[in-house]
Parts: sequence; C-alpha cells; structure tokens
Amino acid sequence: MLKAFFVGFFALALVSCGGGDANDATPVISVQNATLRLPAPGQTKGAAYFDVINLGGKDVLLSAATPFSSRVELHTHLHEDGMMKMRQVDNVDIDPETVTHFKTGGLHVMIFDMEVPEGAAHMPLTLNFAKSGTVEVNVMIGEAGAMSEHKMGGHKMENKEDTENHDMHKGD
Ligand SMILES: [Cu+2]
Repeated sequence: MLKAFFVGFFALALVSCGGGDANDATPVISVQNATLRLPAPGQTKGAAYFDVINLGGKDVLLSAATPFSSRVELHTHLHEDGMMKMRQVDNVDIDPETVTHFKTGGLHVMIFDMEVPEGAAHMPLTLNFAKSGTVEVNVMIGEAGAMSEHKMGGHKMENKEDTENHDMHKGD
C-alpha cells in the first residue's frame, strides 16, 4: 500500500519534471517602444508597433484590442511574387528569452476603422497572451498631438523633419 503510494508519487514527479526546457518555463513578458502609425489622410487604417521582451519561457500572442477600434488584427508581411503583402495571422509565437519586434514591414497590430479621440496622447492597447494573460500597453500618439491645433497646458510639439519622401505635389 505504502509502496504503491511512493511509486505513484515518483511517477508524478517524473511527469512534472520531464521536458523541463525553456518552452515550459513561465514567460516573463514586457512590452516596450510602443508607437502608433495613424491612418493616412482620408483613411481609417492604423498600425501599432512595439517590442515584446520575453525573459522567460515560450508564450503566444493571441489577440490585441483597443477602445479606439472594434476591429483589431494581428498581421505580418510576406514576400509573395516579389511583392510585400500583409497577411492576417491567428497568433504570434513569442519565443523564450527573445525580443519579438513588431515593426514596419514585419509583424504589426492592424487597427481598422480607427477613431482617435481628439487630444488623446496615448492609445490604450491590450495584448492577450496564452500564458501571461492580458498586458496593458500605452501607445504613444505622436502625430495626433502635432495635428491638433492647441493642446491644453501649453505643450509645444516639436516639428520633426519628415525623412520619408512623400509623393506630395503642391499646386501641380
Ligand atoms: Cu496590416
């Protein structure tokens, strides 16, 4: 009787210790460098970029949500027929002890029908992870502040020179 108990206990201990690699360790997630690409004039699609820093075991990003939109998707970019195309993905693997970059031309959070409240300096973004649960992120809204005429409190937005070559033809 007692022997059977010990054998059972030993087997259980083996199961819980077996395969104890980095994938089974608890993920330690933090999100940094969150920025927002606002919709182009006349459009409603925006995108959020950030770094997911994982100091622990494997996790999976399942979804994202923001009060600024009712349709938020996880996207990646793929090379197809020599062209870069956006694709929705069901989820994103967050590898152990790795920084996963969400960036222009790669993984991103696509925000459809975006409505940014006037004067908002941040967009709340909720990331839902399989193991870590929800992680709340404050995404900086740079250009929205620059576009609003006057901000309360007398903050002045610096007008940074746009390094991108925009195809804007003035009075052509
Ligand atoms: Cu996209």
